Amino acid sequence: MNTVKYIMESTETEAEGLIHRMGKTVRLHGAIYKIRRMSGFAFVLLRMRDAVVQCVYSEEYASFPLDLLTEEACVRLTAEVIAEERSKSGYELRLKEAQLLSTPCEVLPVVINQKRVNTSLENLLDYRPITLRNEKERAIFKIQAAICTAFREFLNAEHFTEIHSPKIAAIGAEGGANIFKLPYFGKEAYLAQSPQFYKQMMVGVFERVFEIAPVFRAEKHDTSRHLNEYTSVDFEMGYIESFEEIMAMESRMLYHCISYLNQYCNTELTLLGCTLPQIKEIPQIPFASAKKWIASAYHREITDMLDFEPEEERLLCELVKRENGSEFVFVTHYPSAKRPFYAMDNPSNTEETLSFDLLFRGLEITTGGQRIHSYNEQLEKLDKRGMHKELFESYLMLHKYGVPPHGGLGLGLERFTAQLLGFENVRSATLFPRDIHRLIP
Ligand code: AMO
Repeated sequence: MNTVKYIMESTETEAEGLIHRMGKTVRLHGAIYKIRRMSGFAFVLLRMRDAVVQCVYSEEYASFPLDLLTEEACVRLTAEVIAEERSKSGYELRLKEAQLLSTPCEVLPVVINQKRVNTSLENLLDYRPITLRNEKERAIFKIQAAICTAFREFLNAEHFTEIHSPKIAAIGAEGGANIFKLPYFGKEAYLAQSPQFYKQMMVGVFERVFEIAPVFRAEKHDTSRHLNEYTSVDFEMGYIESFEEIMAMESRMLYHCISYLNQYCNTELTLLGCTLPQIKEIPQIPFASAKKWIASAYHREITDMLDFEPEEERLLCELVKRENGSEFVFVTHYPSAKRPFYAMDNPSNTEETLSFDLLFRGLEITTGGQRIHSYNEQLEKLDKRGMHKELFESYLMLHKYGVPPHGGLGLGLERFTAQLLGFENVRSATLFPRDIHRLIP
């Protein structure tokens, strides 16, 4: 009987390793990104999994005709690594042999091999399976993947346990009308708006937990900041003494993330022309004071005392940047009336909660806070809001059978990526966005 070889020794080279193979013949694979015909030779750009590399085709060295290669054909190549100081990488690849693995049947509907895909956001999203092959487009998601790796790395080091909570639920965690219903074997179920209840339950088990997973919001808003499915980065931690510990943990997580991107994503950041923010100590301001500050600084009337208008978030970030230099700001003590039933009220002013939002470059990217851990207190709040405790029985086991003081947060991955890269629309940082108009691809 044959066995599966678990040690696969690849004879092929990554783009990253090519600089160390000067003068050697290497085997590579990838897709033909672009062919630039010159007189007597051609530049062939090969899109490898980690970079686009420049090859040179000349009949003098190659054992195959140039016409064998077409854009987006997948190939295996043999080439010699030659020092070339005019090339950005310091080398170029002199093509010797080519094996064609597949060829496209049709010309691509959008040009993807220019510096950027020169089309509308709609088109960019309609043709996502191919527009993502553009070097800049794919760099966005390389960075997004690195953000998740950095968060995971940080949270693991801080002794958080990664969990995977169900996305089909019997009740909504965040309230409101933005919940998707689905038929479930004769019953009604919902798509999870957040892992809120489950991450709190797991504090009773592991003390510190995190999850990076999709959540669903039946938002009818057609805005540049709302998606109907997004990736939520959640953590929850027990034995806290105040909700400020959660903000401190998030500050350190973001600091780690920015350092990680600086270390590992230089190529992608340069390609996207992105300047990473500096994170020192993130300033914090109570919600009520922030409202007043914005009103007086910009001579605006306060129309909604319970929440920010998007414009106010933008203006607050502008003020903080001017005053403090920080591109992040924590807004604390949001009104109780606007926070979900699990949020802990401030004992010295029950009109407000021990909660916060983090704003970054004009947009809310995180919500978090301390949760109610006392059973009676939680029952009281449900009652006050006219909510039926019977519906929350399984969640309330947490409180009934004892849980430490705890809190946590949820950060929108697409919003964070979009703000980091300076995009105006969250969809630009979403692989396959779901919104009221878009279900495919
Ligand atoms: P909240 O509902 O404020 O809080 O969501 C947390 C963060 O998720 C992002 N976000 C969205 N991103 C894209 N499209 C949307 N429709 C959308 N809605 C929210 C934002 C927001 O700050 N359970 C709490 C978190 C907690 O307290 O732990 C929650 O889900 O970046």
